[in-house]
Amino acid sequence: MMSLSTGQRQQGPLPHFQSQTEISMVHYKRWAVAGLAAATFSFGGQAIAQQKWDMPTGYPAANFHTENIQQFAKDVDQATGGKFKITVHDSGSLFKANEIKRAVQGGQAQMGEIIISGFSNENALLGLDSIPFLATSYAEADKLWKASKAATSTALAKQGIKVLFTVPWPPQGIFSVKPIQSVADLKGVKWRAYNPNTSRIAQLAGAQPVTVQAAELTQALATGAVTTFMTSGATGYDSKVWEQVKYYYDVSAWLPKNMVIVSQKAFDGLDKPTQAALLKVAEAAEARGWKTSAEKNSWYLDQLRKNGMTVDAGSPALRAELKKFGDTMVADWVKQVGADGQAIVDAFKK
Ligand code: PCA
Repeated sequence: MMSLSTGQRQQGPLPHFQSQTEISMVHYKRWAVAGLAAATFSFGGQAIAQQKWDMPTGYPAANFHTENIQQFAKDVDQATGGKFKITVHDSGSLFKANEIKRAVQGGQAQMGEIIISGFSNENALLGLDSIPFLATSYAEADKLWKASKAATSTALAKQGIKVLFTVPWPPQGIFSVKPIQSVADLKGVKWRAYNPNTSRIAQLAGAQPVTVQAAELTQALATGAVTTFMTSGATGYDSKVWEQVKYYYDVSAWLPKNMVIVSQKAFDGLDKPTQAALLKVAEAAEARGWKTSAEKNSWYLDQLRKNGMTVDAGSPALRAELKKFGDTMVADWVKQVGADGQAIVDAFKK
């Protein structure tokens, strides 16, 4: 076995990096080189160097979002005749899920995948994507995205971010170590949250919210840091939650979306044919992702059952109470966002 000198780190996909500062420097250099290559291509029309980008994501390799993104990277490679390589760094290995947006904004990564609703503390607009019982099916999630896409893209553009595509998670239900009949059973439980809205739900239910990213969920369950949470069957499966958690209430409260974003500056550094190829491949990835999410939903629930979990639709009382939380959260959201927010809700409900 290779021996490591002090200061070297063995884990992670890039073992030759010695510190976070060094990672940033290498990214900065790669970016500078990539920009230069694009310029050579545009002006000279020859001596084409390869573009190499890094793409951090927060979810595991076998997750359907990650597989879709790997396919996207392959398609980009193929569409550009091997001139544009995107390396996907999954599981929060390059940047943790909640750091990816800032990394793209700051130029440490050219592109990345984020969950839209993870950033509603920065901009309330982004919280619409994760409100209980507003949009509860794939068709409604699509309608909600169509109603909010322009405003979302404009808000992110102001931060130097270009939206490439979105893909929804399967519907969100409640996982729990103990059976849950109604919201009263959530009082005092250690509730895992993945965004500000899931923390807010805990607050409304009198539970104790603890923010844990998907990559750390298995560990948080194993140590008993959390016992109850809302997410999809997909994340329940990815995290093998059945080792601690026995109940899943498939209330289908909302379908949060992941979004693949690119730094506008990095995008502008690509030559026109490469930009066009990227956009075309992104469009295909979006269509494929929405389809796969819907198709895999029941498979994920089957896996939970096969691993000994009780899966049911949740009691009418539980659903009704969560719906009330949703009504409160929509009203709060409109208050925070203002007239533009009301217009989005109206367009969605039309
Ligand atoms: N999985 C992600 C977000 C929503 C989902 O279904 C998570 O639990 O972090």
